[in-house]
Amino acid sequence: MREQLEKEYPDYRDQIRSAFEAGQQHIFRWWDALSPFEKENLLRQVASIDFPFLHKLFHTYLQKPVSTFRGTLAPPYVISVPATPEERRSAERIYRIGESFLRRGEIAVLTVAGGDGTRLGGNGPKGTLHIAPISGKSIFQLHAEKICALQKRYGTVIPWYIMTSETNNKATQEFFASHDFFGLDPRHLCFFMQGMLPVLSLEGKLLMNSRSTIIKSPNGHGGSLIALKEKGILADMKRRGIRSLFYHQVDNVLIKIADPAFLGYHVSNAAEMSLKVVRKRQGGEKVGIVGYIDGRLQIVEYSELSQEDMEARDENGGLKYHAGNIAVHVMNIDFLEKVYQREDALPYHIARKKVPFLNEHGDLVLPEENNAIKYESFIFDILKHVEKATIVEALREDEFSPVKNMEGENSPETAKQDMINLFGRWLHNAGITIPVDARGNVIGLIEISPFFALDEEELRKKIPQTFQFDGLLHL
Ligand code: UD2
Repeated sequence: MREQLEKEYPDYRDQIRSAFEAGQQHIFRWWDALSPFEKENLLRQVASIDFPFLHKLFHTYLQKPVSTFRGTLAPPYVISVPATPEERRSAERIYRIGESFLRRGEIAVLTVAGGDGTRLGGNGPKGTLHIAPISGKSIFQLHAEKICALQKRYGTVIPWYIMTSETNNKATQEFFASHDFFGLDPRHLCFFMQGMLPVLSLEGKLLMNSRSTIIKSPNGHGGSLIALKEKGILADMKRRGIRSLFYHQVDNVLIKIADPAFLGYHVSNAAEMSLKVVRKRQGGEKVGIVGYIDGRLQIVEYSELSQEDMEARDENGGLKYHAGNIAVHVMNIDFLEKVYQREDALPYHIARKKVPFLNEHGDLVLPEENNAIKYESFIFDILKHVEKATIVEALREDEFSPVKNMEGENSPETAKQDMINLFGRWLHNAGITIPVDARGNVIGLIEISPFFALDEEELRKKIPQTFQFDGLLHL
């Protein structure tokens, strides 16, 4: 078989040999039935696989999952939401520091949008989801308008880097192009693709979903750092004079992009990396927490926390480990360069999943049990190399509402309501009467464009005190 393949496609001889040597020759099972186009396509996929690396991944991480948390856990210092007049005055000063950082044009935004969005049914890239409560603007448009409004306010350019993946890159770029880049200058907009890794069976074999297609999946949000380096994007950032990246996930509709307060804390503490966290609702809530393990800052996934740590209390009776990760970070380019020197900077995590595949008879099997392993790297693993980090608490209702599921919790419906409620609070704080129901949800529809007001302060300056809400407001 191998000789036949090598003879037919001598240009791919080395790759064919690697596949056979790695014991993955079953992928050529249907070779004779493939068209020349399918053959070439399969060989191109084979050529993109680093077989020795895959072998190492399978054997290293299957035996000893790196995600098992061992060591002594301690809570980190978290800068809490300012409550006293003095804290508010100090926060005001910090905010101005963040604003000057923005004016200097040293910040870029990095949005990770390469995920498969499987929980949402995979209907196109998550960012294209129409989400705004009245206008139906997409998540991407909301982010784009926030960036546009910030650029205008601070007279600066904020380059925007969007990470996509093989599966959604084309659709994402076409979406932006067909909407004229939502008013942004495309010279300051950069799409780049993250890497993909093959999905393996529990025995370490490649899986296929057609006779010529090997199943792959994106290599995790940590893949953004690998791609930034490999694709020369970091160098592009440096050329532009960028010193820090504001990182966030595409699915958070309440994200305060390049929030001056957050940037201010980052700069004034001379931090290498900063994180925003929200207070966990209860011990068992399924979010990762930020903590020190044996003196190194890390994020511990909820599944790794013991029941005791989950429910542990501090001296005031609150949760001891309450700093929930919302994946909003600022990272210095200098720090990333330091991280790139480390071989162990981005370990892989494994996830066992149910992945439809072709069996040896060529029939598609929809497994009922986990049958496959996906490999992902997590951006927050670089935290353990941080010398100086700042952790800032955010109010969940103001800054965190991700779209993860089709319905129920963290769905398009909750995201819309959270936006309406946020705008409702801005109006209420500006002295406007806004009716709410027993659960605190605004009765009515409100949408405020970032071009009208990016935040509560801006809205307060623009909305007349005499304004009366009649159940529908679109600004
Ligand atoms: C992540 C965090 C969790 C919490 C939560 C907040 C991990 C392991 N957990 O959970 O602690 O912060 O987010 O929303 O990170 N993405 C890519 N490429 C990939 C994989 C993901 O771009 O290969 C993007 C994806 O498009 C999305 C984001 O990363 O914007 C998060 O991915 P997810 O929804 O799978 O993360 P989740 O909910 O498991």
